[in-house]
Amino acid sequence: MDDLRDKYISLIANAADEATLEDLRVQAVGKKGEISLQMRELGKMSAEERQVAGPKLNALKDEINSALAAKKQGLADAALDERLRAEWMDVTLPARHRRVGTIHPVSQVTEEVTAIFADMGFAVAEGPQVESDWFNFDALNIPGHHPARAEMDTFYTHRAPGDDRPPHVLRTHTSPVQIRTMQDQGAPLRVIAPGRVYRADYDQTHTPMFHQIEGLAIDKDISMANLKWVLEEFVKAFFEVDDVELRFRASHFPFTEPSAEVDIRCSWEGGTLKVGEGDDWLEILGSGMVHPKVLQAGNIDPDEWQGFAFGMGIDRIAMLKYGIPDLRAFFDSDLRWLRHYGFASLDVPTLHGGLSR
Ligand code: 2NL
Repeated sequence: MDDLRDKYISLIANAADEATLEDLRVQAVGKKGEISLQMRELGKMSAEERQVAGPKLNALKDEINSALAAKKQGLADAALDERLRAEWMDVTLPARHRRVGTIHPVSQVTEEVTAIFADMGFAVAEGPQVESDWFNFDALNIPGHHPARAEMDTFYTHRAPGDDRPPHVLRTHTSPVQIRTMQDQGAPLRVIAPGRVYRADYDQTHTPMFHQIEGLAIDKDISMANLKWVLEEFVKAFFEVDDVELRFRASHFPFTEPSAEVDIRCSWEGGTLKVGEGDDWLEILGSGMVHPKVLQAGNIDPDEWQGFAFGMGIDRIAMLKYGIPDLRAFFDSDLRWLRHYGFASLDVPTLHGGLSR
């Protein structure tokens, strides 16, 4: 019995895998295994012999069974250790950068401008691109006979034959969004309205669809001084410079009074734009105090409230900031152009993280 024990304990200890272990189990304690055969011999023994051999055989069977179980667990543990070693990975490693397209400069600049104005308390407002002529023109103090209507090269939709109502237009600016926001939210108000606008014009510097961002701040005591500060903060943040000089030139828009066009000091030395230095001036936006009639159109009492407004072309400031020479290439969907001028999709512009990298 001792030989039997030594043999199986050592075979079990040396078993390399679970299949070998199972073979050993069958050989030792299986129905026709060596120990089972020995147990069958018990019947032929005398009572005295059986009383000695029986418990010994049972103990041996138990010992072998526990050795099998222990070895089985040991093999499983070793297999798991091996798997953990082989499949180890550092989950803190950064993700592999797979380029799945780029962010268009217009989207990038819209995000940048939005981040800057959001930091100054402006919310983003959106509205329809197909507008009634009232929201696009009348509400902005541009009546039917006004030359600005003709100048704007408006795209008109068609009414059904016999329908004499004025046709809808593709919005020529994002101002109607702000009229809607005044009507919906009332004063005080601080919003910017970025989006697509349309004018029937196509040459070196004009595309029939382009992008504009307008801003509007309404409160009891808003003045041109507030406009000047907000625009200075904007230009510094957008062009990522510490100092700028702004020049306000008297101008005229139907929807603001007084009105001013805003230039920034710059240089074009070496063909690249430098903001805040040099002897050149660059026009970047139009602005003014909201005309009382426009406040009225937005259901805001001009005797109680006043505000400033401004508007600028996103495509234009994108070209200036990122040195993009040709406007028309913006809308060609040329992959080589997009890869060259596009931005990484995970670099979201924020004031703390940096607008552009
Ligand atoms: C430009 C000039 C401007 C506005 C837009 C505006 C909007 C409302 C009321 C008053 Cl609701 N004004 N917008 C004001 C001044 C200028 O845009 O050169 N845009 C590219």
